[in-house]
Amino acid sequence: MFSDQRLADLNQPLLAEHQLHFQHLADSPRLRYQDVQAVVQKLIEFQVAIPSWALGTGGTRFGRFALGGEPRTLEEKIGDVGILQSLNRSSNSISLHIPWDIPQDIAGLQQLLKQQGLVIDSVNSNTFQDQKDQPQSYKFGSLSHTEKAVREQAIQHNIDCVRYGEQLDAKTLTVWLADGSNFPGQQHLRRAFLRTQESLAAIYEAMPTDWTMLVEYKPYEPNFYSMVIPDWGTSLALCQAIGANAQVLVDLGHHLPNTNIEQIVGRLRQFGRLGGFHFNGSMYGDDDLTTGSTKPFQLFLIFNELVDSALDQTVPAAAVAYMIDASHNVKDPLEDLLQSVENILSAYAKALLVDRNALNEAQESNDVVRAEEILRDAFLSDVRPLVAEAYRQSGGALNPIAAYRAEGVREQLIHQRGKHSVSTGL
Ligand code: PSV
Ligand code: MN
Repeated sequence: MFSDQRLADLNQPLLAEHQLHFQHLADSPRLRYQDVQAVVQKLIEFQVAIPSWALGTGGTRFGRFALGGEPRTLEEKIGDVGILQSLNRSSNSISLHIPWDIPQDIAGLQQLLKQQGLVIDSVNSNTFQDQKDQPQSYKFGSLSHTEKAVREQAIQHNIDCVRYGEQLDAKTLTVWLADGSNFPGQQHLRRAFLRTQESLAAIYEAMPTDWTMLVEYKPYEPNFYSMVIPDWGTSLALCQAIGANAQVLVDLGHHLPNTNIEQIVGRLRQFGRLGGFHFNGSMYGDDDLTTGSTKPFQLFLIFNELVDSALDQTVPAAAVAYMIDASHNVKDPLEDLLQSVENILSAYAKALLVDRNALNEAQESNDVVRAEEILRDAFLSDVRPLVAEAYRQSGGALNPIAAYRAEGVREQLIHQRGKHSVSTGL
């Protein structure tokens, strides 16, 4: 972790130029609709959870090129997220994946989390892989399986996840199912859905009443003919059948090309069922590129829906969980996560700059060009000084990646943990 003094020293040489840019933006017409400090405050309050499974180098089935210094234990993973949080003050939580992150020393973990100013966000279950010594196999599904014994094992695993989470004060269970089929005729599509609904309802019943269940969807992979929960419609139907605390999770990488994700986001907000996000970038599919690296306009449009719906009295208020879900094949995972958080904050900042009254007027009068120009005006604004100011005011680094490099964090981690340390995850 970076001490306050070290961060102040790292910020010092950047301060004069930052202030110049910030003042320029604060005085510009782009902010004429807003109180600039109110925008900065919203950015300061915005927090994105870091996935425990994205702190090591990822790979493909063709290979993996590790960087070294990967966290070997849950304690070391918390340490890595603590580094990110001390730099950007926008990543104050961590999502766990069971069984990769089974907590052992609860009191020690609680103390460590407190020290680092972190909380556990969500606990993710894993019924997409068979674990050693597991009696039943998930080869043909888990919560949707034809055999009761397999479903019961998968239900119990999810309940165990909730119990682990309770020990660390988490309040959310995230369920992603790999269940589906690879060939036409392999699976009875409606029966698989009904079995899934029944299994999810059993898990929901066992959850404390102040917990939320997030139900993720994905159109393909690992199954390539059908997935039991392929789309937001299926997730929504399941959530509606299960209960008010069951909510849809939108993973940006889980859409077919050209899907209008912002419209899905708007709909789910309208129905009061948007529970959370898994942010990542996606070029071809679930490839987990850095969030905002290839489609920043789409990310902005998603935040535009979030900001707009938050102002709409007719839309149910919601606690949306913002999480990253990515893996990093060629980048230092911590640098990639800093970039992702920054891109997310930038998209949010731009959405906050939209002149909403003018946009509403343009939409109501069907002034297509004006409406589009209003969005473009916000999207094309350089909001980096706003994001940097949020980092600065909350005690972080004006330039988190530069600070990370100047401090030689990766070199230190390699020194402490070794060149060949391996993190659990995919
Ligand atoms: C599946 O592709 C997924 O998006 C789910 O959220 C899993 O829990 C996660 O990735 C595992 O890496
Ligand atoms: Mn995901």
